[in-house]
Amino acid sequence: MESNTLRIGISADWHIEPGMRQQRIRALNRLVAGVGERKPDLFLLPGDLFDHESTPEDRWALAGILENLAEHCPVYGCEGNHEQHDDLAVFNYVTNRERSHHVRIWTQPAGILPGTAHIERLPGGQRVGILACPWFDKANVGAHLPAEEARPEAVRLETINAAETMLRCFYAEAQRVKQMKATPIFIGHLMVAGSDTSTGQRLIGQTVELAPAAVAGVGAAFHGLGHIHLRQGWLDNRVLYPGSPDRITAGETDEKSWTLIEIETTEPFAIRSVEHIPLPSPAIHKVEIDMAAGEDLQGRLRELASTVLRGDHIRVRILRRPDQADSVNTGEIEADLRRIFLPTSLKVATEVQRAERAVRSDRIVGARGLEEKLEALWETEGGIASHLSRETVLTNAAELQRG
Ligand SMILES: [Mn+2]
Repeated sequence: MESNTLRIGISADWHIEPGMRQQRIRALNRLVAGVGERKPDLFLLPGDLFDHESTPEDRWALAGILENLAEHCPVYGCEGNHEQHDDLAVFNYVTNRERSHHVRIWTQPAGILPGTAHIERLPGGQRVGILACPWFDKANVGAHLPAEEARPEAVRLETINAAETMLRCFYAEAQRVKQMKATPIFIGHLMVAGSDTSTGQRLIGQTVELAPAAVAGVGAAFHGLGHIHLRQGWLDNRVLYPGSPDRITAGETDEKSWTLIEIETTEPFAIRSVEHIPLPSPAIHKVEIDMAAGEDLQGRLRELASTVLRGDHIRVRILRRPDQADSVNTGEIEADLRRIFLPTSLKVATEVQRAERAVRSDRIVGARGLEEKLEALWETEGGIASHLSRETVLTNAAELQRG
């Protein structure tokens, strides 16, 4: 039976890499299980599935997850800026044993030329037309300019021109998809101007920024994007970043999830609902231990056991006075924390607190002569180093002044 709604699952920015812990795979397995429960009509993966050029281990991991995902619905993806170009092409050959659905991943645009959108009848009976825009950057555009014209300003203008032309081409193709009684769906690995980034996300590469309205101008029923790890949407979520399924860097403190969106397939393609399904992501613990203010280092470290779970991210900042150097061994603390908590990431930093010298008391400013100034300084800053006597310092200082 044909219905006039489509339920679309979306996730992006998986950043699979050999160094990542099992926990990223755990989050993705949870995602697959959630897709099995909610049964969307299709699933979108707009890019950055790998963190960099893939290894065999990465490819096995991704192939396994895609196979499982394709058990539930067709999967459509495109290349991001982190993938080595064409690294994802091989996943077009992924099918699960039941061959129930397929995986299509574009490493070149689909739908930018007339007649090139991917039109398909879904198991539910609805027809969709997928338009895919893999990552492109200024260098791609600049490379085509003659050397004498490839000045930064020329490249910038040329890139904006190219992006606008590209969006107009997608628009024309989206219109054709509608004429064929199919619902146009756009995926892209793009940078939307004014996006809020997940704190700590590294944005790599020379980016072409597009306005949300310019992306929506493609005129698809839904525009699903990858690149920004913090989930967010514009224009009633017609343009949406689902965000990453896991904390790619420890700075990303936002809740991680995948997104299920329900849209009407008759114009004006209203969005009926948006649901973010949370995924397990390790917590981030930021601990500041102020030894300079008398806090007990070992005691505070022991307290971690009551909140930190295995695999969490741990950040410890220790503030100490110059004379407390012997009681802080960063390497030892790190080794202990690693052994106990198996953290996904760990950083222990110490900072030496020096007495504040920028602000001088009135007494120091008003003091006359070296002896009076020193007395005033010691009074303000809490004395002199313990192994020196007041007399020794004053005598030495007086001699220096004479000499
Ligand atoms: Mn990206």
